[in-house]
Amino acid sequence: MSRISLHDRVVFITGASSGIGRACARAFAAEGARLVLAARRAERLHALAETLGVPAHLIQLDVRDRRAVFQAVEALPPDFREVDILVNNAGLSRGLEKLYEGDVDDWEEMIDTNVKGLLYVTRAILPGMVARQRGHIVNIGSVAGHYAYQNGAVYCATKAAVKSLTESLKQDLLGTPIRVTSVDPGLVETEFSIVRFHGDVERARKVYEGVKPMTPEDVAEAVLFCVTRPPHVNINFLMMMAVGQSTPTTVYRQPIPGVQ
Ligand code: NDP
Ligand code: 8X3
Repeated sequence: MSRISLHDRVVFITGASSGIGRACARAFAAEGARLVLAARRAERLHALAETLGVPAHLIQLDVRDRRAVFQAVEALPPDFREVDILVNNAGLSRGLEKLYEGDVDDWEEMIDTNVKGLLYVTRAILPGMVARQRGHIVNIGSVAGHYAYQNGAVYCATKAAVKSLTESLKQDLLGTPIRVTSVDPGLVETEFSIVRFHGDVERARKVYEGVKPMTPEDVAEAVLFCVTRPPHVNINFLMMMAVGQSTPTTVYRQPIPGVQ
């Protein structure tokens, strides 16, 4: 099967300062892509860019800031303006509690980032893809968008929204060569749980206790697989879990032969 080359392709990654986004940046750099890396922690983007060995344009960006998103895309330098691949990765969970006890500020942060932020970035970048008749949008969804779980109502709902947006977008783009994919992981060890528990590192550590979680690199490889399929193939959804996980909340925390 032929594999598309990513050499000199412009890849725009949100949330590139940590975890899955950072691993995607490294994976695309290894393929010779040109990168646009966005996140709020600019110092981390600078440190990352120094290690990549490919041209990179860095944007300190809060995807919740609608005006800033559109301005940043309009201000892309000529060499980075024609985005070929958008990885909508910026996202987070906040809290793990019953809906009727949840913190409304947490809800707003998740909805504004995971749903509205993804929409703003897509709305800013996709028209260029349509005009050029070339492009691929990869949304980082979650198993949480497929299996709603106890105490995770709003996070799960945001990821169900990502699933729904991916499905609709695929239909909106019918007749164009532009591809749309959602990569939907389960347990990946990143800063995700530390952010979810507002900096409680010990509680975050317990999420991965006794199980071998996926790594951000595992997810980046899946993203690479999706974007390097031949132009007539669209991977719509790619769901992946740790072998020791069967639903978001069903985790086997004992050794599994050949795994750990
Ligand atoms: P991390 O916390 O390690 O990384 C999250 C990234 O998102 C950071 O780079 C952060 O950058 C960025 N981000 C968060 N809020 C904003 C914002 N408002 N504007 C711009 N960037 C933002 O977690 P992961 O790598 O695990 O998470 C990446 C994606 O993967 C998320 O969408 C998450 O929901 C999803 N996911 C994660 C799973 C897991 O188990 N880890 C499983 C399934 C899906 P900064 O703070 O510098 O702005
Ligand atoms: C992150 C995975 O299972 O914690 O999306 O929701 S989970």
